Amino acid sequence: MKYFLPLFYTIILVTTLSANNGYKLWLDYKPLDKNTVQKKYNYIKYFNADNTINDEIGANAKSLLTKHLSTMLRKKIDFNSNKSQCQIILAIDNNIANINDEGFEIKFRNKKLTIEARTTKGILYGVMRLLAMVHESKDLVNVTDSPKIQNRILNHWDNIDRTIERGYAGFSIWNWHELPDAIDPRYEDYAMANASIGINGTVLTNVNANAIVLREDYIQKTAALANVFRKYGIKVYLTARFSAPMELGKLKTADPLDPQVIAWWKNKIDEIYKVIPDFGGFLVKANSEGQPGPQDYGRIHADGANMLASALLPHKGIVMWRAFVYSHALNEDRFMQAYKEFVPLDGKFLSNVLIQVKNGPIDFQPREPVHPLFGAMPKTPLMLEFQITKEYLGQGTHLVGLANMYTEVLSTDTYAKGQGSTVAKIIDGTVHGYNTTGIAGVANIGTAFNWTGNYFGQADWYAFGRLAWNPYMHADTIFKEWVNATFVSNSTKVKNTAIQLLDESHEACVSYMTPLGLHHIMAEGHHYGPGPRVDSLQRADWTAVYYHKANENGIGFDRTASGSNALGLYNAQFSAIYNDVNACPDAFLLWYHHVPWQHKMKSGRDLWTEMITKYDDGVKTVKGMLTKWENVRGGMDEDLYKSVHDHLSIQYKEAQWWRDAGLSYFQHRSGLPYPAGIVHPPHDYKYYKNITHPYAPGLKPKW
Ligand code: GCW
Repeated sequence: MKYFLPLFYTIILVTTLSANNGYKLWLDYKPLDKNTVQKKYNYIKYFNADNTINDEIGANAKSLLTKHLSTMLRKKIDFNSNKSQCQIILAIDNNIANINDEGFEIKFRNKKLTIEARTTKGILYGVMRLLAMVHESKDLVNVTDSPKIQNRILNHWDNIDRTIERGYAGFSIWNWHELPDAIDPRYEDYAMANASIGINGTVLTNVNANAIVLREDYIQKTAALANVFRKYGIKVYLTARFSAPMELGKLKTADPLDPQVIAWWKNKIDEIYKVIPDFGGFLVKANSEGQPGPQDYGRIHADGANMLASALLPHKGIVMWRAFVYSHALNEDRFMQAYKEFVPLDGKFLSNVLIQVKNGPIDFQPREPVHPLFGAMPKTPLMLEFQITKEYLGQGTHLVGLANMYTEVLSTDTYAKGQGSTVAKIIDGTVHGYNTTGIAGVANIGTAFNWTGNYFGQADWYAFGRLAWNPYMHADTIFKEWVNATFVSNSTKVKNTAIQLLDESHEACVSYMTPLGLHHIMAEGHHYGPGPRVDSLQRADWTAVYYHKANENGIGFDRTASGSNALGLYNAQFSAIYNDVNACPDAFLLWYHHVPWQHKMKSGRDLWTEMITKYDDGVKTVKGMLTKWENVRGGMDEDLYKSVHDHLSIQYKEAQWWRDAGLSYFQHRSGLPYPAGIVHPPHDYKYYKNITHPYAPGLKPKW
């Protein structure tokens, strides 16, 4: 017994430690099985690297290579100065064709593998790709790859008190209180994960900014993070609160044309670069949702952006100026406001300003048309902003594979310069020849042990990174990549199920939340759960009623020439697809048309019956997802199985909630009976109106 106990505890400990709790993400570089090593990689013993691969990034690339290859291949893979004895060679070649400065070329010939690049950053990315191949026990093959977008940036909406705006995975991983003295090992794991998918920048703080992040002590804290991230090729950025010269500098104004204000920012920026020589620059939300900005002083966005940009320019920093603006005061379709405000400014920004535009014109809805600004600002680099955190897509509990949504946006043709002017080609500079390019994703990570809370949220982080690197990738490739890397040791059945869930979930979510082009019908404030109406019709302008316009005659927002004419903002070839109510794709119908309930849909059903069917299709798909997951029980760690299972159960319950609340409300507006033989909600709309936020009972849905 005396001997048995320690052994028993060791077994328990080992089992617990080897359990997959999600912390390692898609990077769980465990020892491969001996046969695989023997069969595929036995010849690998040494690596060699050019002397020039010795800066911080290069040294890190070498140490990652040795560390992870040694673990996976079950033997020490060492550096050897005699090239002829090495099976892996890292080499810098400044003139290498077919790749850009961050690209790499992996060449595999006669059991010798060379990773070549123009820079050590390219080498780092090449090493990451090699590790990914070995991790999945793949045959080593030639790869030539370069990122197509220059600035691939995560945006954290993290506050300095560690709360996260629209964050559903715990608190912020930045421990401002303990920085710069305490460096959480998680910072490095974060950098590794991002670098593995090619992300090369991170905005640490919320766009609803706090000036304190620009204070001297906070600059030191930011520098400590920059020091960790640098060797992974990741730059740090901060959000600049436009009124900071008043709050920190005690000036009387923040007018961007005031000499004192200009001097304050210049000094502040010089101060930052003294401590963080590779600081990336600023992300700015100005004159948007109550944030201060140049318009407070009668100036325009370009005045504000250029004032910051000219101080950043000598340091090679950039300004990412957000176009998320709309005003309740304007009697104008919100869809059109950012376009009207920004298009006249095209050509007025300095060369290091990018305008950051959300994928759609409203606000990260489950499905949106592409933003009309894409294609409309040929002289100003537009950055695309995706949301990875699921503010409007079920938040922490729903599994929604966002790669499908992202690729739908990226592959949409704006026709800006004729056919083929996709959003991807606009943001990567192909269409307008932008000199600087960028893409941003609002992060979905926090202190949750598995980073994203919902396990499958990791797939969205991964998808964002991969598409930032190559916006032409297909969603199914990304799903497969993530699943194969994440469920590396699980059966094909588990893998196929995970891929299927990811693939069918976005369309399902759109169906059970906002079918046929409905949008912005969620509960106010927290944006969780349905809220298709408000009690106070005076406020209808800016709530669900404004967007769906349901009444006894019909439903939908007329954005054709007979309505707001938002469709007129797009290129004629684009609007032609949507203008005609009979030809408009079902998925966007109610975005652009106010349609009678009796409208005959492409399926032959009337609109009302089609809507019920769609809502229910969404619910049925989620039920199917749950069943599929239940069928793989036992095929993975029980904890992991259960966490996904429990979230899917919530998703199934809430998909029904969305369907029933939506249908009962629209039934109330239309007065139409539910057709026989198909689903109808068990209660009338008053019942759903009183359901509070399930996880925050104090929050009334307000509809
Ligand atoms: O999506 C909305 C969110 C706000 C957010 C804002 C923005 C950071 O509801 O929480 O603020 O957009 O993007 O600025």
